[in-house]
Amino acid sequence: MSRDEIAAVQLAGLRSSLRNAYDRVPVHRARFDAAGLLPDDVQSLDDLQRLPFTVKSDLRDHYPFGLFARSPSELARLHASSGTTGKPTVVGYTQQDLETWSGLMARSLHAAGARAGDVIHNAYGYGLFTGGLGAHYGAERLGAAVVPMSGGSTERQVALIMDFGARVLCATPSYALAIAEVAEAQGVDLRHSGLKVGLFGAEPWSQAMRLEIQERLGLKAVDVYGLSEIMGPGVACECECQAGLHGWEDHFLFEVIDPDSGRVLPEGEAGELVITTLSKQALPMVRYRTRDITRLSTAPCDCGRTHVRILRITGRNDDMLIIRGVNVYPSQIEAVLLGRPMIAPHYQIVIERRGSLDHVGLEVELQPGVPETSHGLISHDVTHHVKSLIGITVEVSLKQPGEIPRSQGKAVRVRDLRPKAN
Ligand code: DLL
Repeated sequence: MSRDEIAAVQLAGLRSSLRNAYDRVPVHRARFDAAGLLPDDVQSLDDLQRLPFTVKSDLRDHYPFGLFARSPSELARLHASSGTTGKPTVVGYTQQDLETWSGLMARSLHAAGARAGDVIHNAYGYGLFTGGLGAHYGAERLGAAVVPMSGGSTERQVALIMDFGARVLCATPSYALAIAEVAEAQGVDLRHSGLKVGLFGAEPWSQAMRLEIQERLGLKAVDVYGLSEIMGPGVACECECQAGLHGWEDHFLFEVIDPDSGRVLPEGEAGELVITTLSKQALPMVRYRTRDITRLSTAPCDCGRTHVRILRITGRNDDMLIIRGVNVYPSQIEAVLLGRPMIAPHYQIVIERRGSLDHVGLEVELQPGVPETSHGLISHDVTHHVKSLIGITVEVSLKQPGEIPRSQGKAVRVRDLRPKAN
């Protein structure tokens, strides 16, 4: 499609999606009314700029289903990801939403070089996280045979990749490297496996990491992007040119804004990605602020696709951390610590890359007078609660009163020592 044809498809989708939101979601209706814009007034894509943004806390404030445009009886699936506090962010899909998602994920896999008849090894986590099931149904829709491995059991992953002759690997980039490491330790050379294509995403990664993955796994490493609030994986994906993520504009409208003023930025300028859904039934999103920092380009791609390209996501403009693919807010860790009697309200989260995997140290200050004999129990208690409530493993080190540095201004809660995406 030409850019004009894409714009025409988007305008029709925008009008019906805004109508869905207005008619069925009281929160959106009130906002449209306050902005003085009814769905039928929308004459051009630019009219969207008259509507306010939707943000993550809107989902929390209307937990669990307040932003849904369908009743639970009309849903086919629910997923959830970490919210900033105890409550997760819940998203829902109708059967048709799931069809759309599978179609877009199949399109993403195809753009990356996967084909019908391939064996696709899927190491994204299955469960409430959208990665596993999103890639799974996309692979089936493509006509591939999917190995529903999920994460973990890395030695077994290596064996099955070799034995089943997988041509495509789906995983977070850091887990792809962990698989490479375990293979090397076992004396298995994955460069001589059937792997040719990797779809890696769910966390920021750099060009240097891409080159390393390609070298160690002997495949073409392609970036795939998505977020549960909008759909899951497959909102955008690189093609074989590896030159930015094609955003699937027949289903989503992408804007980049200045995060401070909210002003829409001209193409090419870096800012926060904002996404409006054009076809979602159960959870239409209007100008959702992703917090992801990137740039857009409509320059033609060598592959011939005309869909806009989202250049590499370089980071986020909130404090959400992505640790081994799990989204974590420091406030969630704080909530675990502050409820415990022998612990002072001073802590630091230290994240490093050990080998290819993230390692999280949690430095926790004790209250005065806590006997040494309790230390083991306290560490165990914190580790256990962080694991069961947030889903990540931390190594706790207990500090004496006053040992955690106090700051003059904002407390430094996180020391992220991992290499940055660029
Ligand atoms: O991570 C969906 C997904 C699964 C994408 C598998 C790709 C592959 P959430 O758990 O809701 O959904 O986390 C979404 O992860 O806002 C970004 O901050 C980050 N993220 C996702 N893909 C990329 C990427 C899934 N390719 C959040 N590069 C997003 C950088 C990414 N960050």
